[in-house]
Amino acid sequence: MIHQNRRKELLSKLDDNAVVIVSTNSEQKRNSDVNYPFRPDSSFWYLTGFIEPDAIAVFSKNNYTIFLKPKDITKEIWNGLRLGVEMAPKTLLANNAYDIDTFLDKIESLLTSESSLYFDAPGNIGWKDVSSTNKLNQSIALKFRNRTQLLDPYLSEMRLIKDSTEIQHMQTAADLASKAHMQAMIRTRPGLYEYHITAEFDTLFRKEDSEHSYPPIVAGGENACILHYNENNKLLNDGELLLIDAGCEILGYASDITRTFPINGKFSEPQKEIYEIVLKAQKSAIASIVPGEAVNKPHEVACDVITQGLIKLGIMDDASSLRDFYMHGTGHWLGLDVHDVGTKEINNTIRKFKVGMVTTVEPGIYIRKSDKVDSKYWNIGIRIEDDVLVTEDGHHILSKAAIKELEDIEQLMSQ
Ligand SMILES: [Mn+2]
Repeated sequence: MIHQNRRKELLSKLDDNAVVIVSTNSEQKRNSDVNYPFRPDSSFWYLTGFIEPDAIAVFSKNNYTIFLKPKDITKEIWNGLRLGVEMAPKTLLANNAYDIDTFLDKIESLLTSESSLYFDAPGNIGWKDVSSTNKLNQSIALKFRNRTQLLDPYLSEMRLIKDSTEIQHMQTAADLASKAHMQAMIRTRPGLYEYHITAEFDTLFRKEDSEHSYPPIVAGGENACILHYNENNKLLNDGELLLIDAGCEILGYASDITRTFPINGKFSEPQKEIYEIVLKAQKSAIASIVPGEAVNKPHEVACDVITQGLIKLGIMDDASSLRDFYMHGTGHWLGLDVHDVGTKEINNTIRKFKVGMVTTVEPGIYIRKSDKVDSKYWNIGIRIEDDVLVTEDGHHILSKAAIKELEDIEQLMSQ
């Protein structure tokens, strides 16, 4: 029902003759005859709830047709059960269902000369089979040349605001990842390798029928200064920090959490000094999140706190070198995609926070070896990231179960 309501809501934003065509992913080859684990396309999942590969949904005010893989005893014995054409209308609340292989033959009968078409990506009617896409593009290109639009602006606006079911899944995902981050703090000690700690996340996530929402970053010492480090195979050294950026997925919805803590359980003085700045920047940025505030406010706040902090420690002379130490944004939308859909600007002006948006808040400081900085700060890379829901009275930190106060971390790790 929830998916039917979403289709209805989407159509209400489009013109009366709108026909929406959205497709999901195909399986992707890993090697030989082995595929990567399949994950549906987020927008397709959002609008249909259907999680098999190779399917296309076509819907308008009066009709919802789904194209999918038919039942096939032999293939199902090898690769798993399929919903099939016969059961699809009832299960997915569609008017009609057809074999995906008949898509090109049937699509024109679902359109009229009045139809205006909305696709999920430019020139991509997928199912992401290139030859079919080209054939389809050719077959309707002439007829619909001037009445084809991108679905993305309309759909992104909807996905940007989370409903209560979505928030529930995101809370579950944030709780599970928070638990894993604290487990990692408890298990970490010098002499282990980064992959030992990565395995703590793998295990906890899998035990709850969940999985990573993106490749985790488990970065000891100087590796923390490589923003997208994911080799996760180096030794964890006494006296260094461990930065972990890891989240999981619950029914498609992501959490995305970063914590940084000392490998031996005790922050050194220089580590403490940098940590306090990042934590203050993060808390101040979160505090700025209220409905009606500009969505770039958290970044401005975080940059101010980090600038002041680094100048005070003598690491920076003025604001002009901030990017040497803090070179990424302070947050991104979070939802079905870990970097979720939705722009930060709308009609050329900065968007304002609205109830139901979920953003990450993730300032950091990364100090590589450099003549310009006192060597006691070298190889300190710290990021603290939480998932924040905008609420009527301000915000709610979905990932607040993951401790981040310096004393709390030391206490947990001393057990
Ligand atoms: Mn993030």
